[in-house]
Amino acid sequence: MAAVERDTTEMGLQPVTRFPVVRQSEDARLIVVSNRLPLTLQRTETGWATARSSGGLASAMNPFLRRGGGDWIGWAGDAAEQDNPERRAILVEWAEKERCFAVDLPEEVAAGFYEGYANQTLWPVFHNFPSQLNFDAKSWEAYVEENRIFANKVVERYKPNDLIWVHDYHLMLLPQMLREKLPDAAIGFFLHIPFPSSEIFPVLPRREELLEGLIGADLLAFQTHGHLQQFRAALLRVLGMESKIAELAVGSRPVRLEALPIGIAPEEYTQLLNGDDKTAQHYAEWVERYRGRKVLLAVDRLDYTKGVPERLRAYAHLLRSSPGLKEKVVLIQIAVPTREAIDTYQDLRTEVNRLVGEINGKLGTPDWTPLVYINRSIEKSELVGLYKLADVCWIGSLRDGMNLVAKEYVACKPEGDGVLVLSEFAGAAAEMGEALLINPFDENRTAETIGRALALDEQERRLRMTALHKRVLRNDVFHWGDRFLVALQEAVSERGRYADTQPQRLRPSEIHDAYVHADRLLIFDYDGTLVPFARRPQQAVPPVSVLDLLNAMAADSKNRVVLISGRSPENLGRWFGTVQGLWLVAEHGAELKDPSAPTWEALRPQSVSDWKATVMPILEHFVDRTPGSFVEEKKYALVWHYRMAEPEFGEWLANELVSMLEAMLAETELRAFRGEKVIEVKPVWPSKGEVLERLLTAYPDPDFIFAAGDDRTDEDLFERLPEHAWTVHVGPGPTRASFVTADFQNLRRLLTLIAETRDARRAS
Ligand code: ADQ
Repeated sequence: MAAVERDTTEMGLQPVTRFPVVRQSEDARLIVVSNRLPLTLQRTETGWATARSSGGLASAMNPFLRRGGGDWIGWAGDAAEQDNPERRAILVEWAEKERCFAVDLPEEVAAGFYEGYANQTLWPVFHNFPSQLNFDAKSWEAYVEENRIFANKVVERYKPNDLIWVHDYHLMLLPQMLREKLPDAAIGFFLHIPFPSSEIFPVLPRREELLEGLIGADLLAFQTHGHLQQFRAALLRVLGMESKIAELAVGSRPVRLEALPIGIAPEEYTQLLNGDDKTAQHYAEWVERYRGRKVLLAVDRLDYTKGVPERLRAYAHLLRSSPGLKEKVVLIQIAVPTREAIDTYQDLRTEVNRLVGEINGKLGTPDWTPLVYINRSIEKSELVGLYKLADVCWIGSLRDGMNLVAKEYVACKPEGDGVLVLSEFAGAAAEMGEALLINPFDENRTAETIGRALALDEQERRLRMTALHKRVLRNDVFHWGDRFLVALQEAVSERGRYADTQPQRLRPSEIHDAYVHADRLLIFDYDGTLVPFARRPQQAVPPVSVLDLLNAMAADSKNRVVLISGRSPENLGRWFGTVQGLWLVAEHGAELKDPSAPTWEALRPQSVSDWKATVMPILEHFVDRTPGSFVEEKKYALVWHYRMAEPEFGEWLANELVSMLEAMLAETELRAFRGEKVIEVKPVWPSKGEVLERLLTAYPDPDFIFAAGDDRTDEDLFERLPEHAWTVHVGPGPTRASFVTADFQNLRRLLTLIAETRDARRAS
């Protein structure tokens, strides 16, 4: 009896570590964190001045924060003379009047992170331009330091119940840094740029740290489902972490995944459109100037991802191939200078200037300048005037998170005129299907589509634009921001789902009392749970001690003991057929052997296995590539084992195999499941959860249910068991079980103890 009263931790059973549940109150404040504030400090000849920041993030977040309120933390855009009193006074004013809190960055940090890791490493890779990647370890250190400085600033302003919303690729380490300092905080992250394909992401230096930084958040949101899927693929490939479509488990903490396409604040445009004198004046002037000509409009930051040279070449092609357009069309290209300290951007500028000169020089006439090029930021009234004027808006991004210009143009076309030509590689294409889509890398076809846009008949034009207009108005930035914050609050409350299902502590006296008086159902997984993993499956022959334990438990008339495994019926029968009264479940729930029945029972007898002929060659190909790995054929499944392969290589190829199989099996009833050093291809239907129903039909309402297992297949079972069941996860890793125990030995000790408890009671 004394042994029974030992502390549970000595037996290796510990309550699963949980994250505290955050309670949201009505007055939860919002803290927005982004690299840049909507305000930028500029050093002028006479002193300091405040300018509005350009770019999509500021355009979108500013109206959202102005409506709902909240603090904004970011860099003011300068790094010198930080103690200058005049400068400091401006920052104080920003904080008091605009609730913008500036983060000061030392000069070398600012340069290293901004012009270095953020814009020469992350930006090109995330936009699928690995050829533009530049990396040096110093710029990475600056990036880490920048994130650390931001983390301190957030901690300084944070109050319990605040919602922290981190933005974009400059701050990818911040979620985890904050999680360490503020474990309870609600932390959301939104990526404004695309997430690269899983082929390209791994080229990124420090890729592991970035992913680990991101998963510190409660919510990770992307512009499109495509980007979200690519993130999941990268997570699997780089960290070997599996995820569900909308959720990921980091230990016992859930991380929610969302696709939330950003919108604009349409009224900012409609107000200027309808009642602003300056806008009206610009518009009237340009109508006059471009009378008799169709206007094509392009508005971009001068970034190589926006496809400006590609557009200019396509335009030249259009003019050359359609002589009828001579003097009938003009392209207005607005290009805001950006990141000019980086060489690539200077090269781009030179290239664009050359193309502009060439087009106007070679194709223009004394009465006609085919291309109007404006290389500066323009006023919003001018921008809206241009949107109103333009017959066609031409978005040619080679890759873009969303592209707000597309939505701004559409918002300025309430009457349904105008045509949007949109690159299929902009995130906007995922939700703006009524636009004319182009592949901007294909000059000839792009030119053809622009020609088509110019000639589109009125009915089709209106049909397309009206549908787009409605959607842009409906899915505005407020809708987007509200959805993000609701998802963040829900994500935080999800932590409760894990927490609520778990008792605080397993007391031996409790398990003892529950066990002694009960009708019991005891369910055990085999490999990894009762015995360690063997190098080859056939080597895991049950030791005598395990057979004795099972015999003892199954002999008790109050027990129903079930061994439930991924192994084949033949294998289980050979090893455990002699244990009287033991239920066997094979192939994760595909077949079952009632101890009182002479034969095995197939749960779905009509299931077919002709798919094996297609999948086998793929697995064999992986066997050829991975020394030490092999394929096991089961009745319902094919299993690739790589326990004996070189660990990193095995893991790497396993990720590749799963990605490949997932794509291939998407439309079928088959799935690729990851187990302990195995990838198992099998139909979806057999599951340990499903077989439970069959067991509970045979033995309804047992008073005491105990289940132990070590891998994902056991999670199905834990999930389906009633709340009062004693569920034990063996080994490390995330779980829904009530308890964890370090390894199979601890579990066997516990089982022996329970069995002895019964004997002790009987004896007394
Ligand atoms: P950006 O790459 O900055 O944003 P984008 O979405 O096109 O790209 O936004 C640019 C913004 O700047 C627009 O609001 C536009 O009106 C404005 N702008 C552009 N040229 C201008 C000019 N010459 N003068 C004045 N204003 C100008 C990042 C991602 C995008 C994503 C946004 C928002 O790269 O893919 O859409 O964030 O999430």
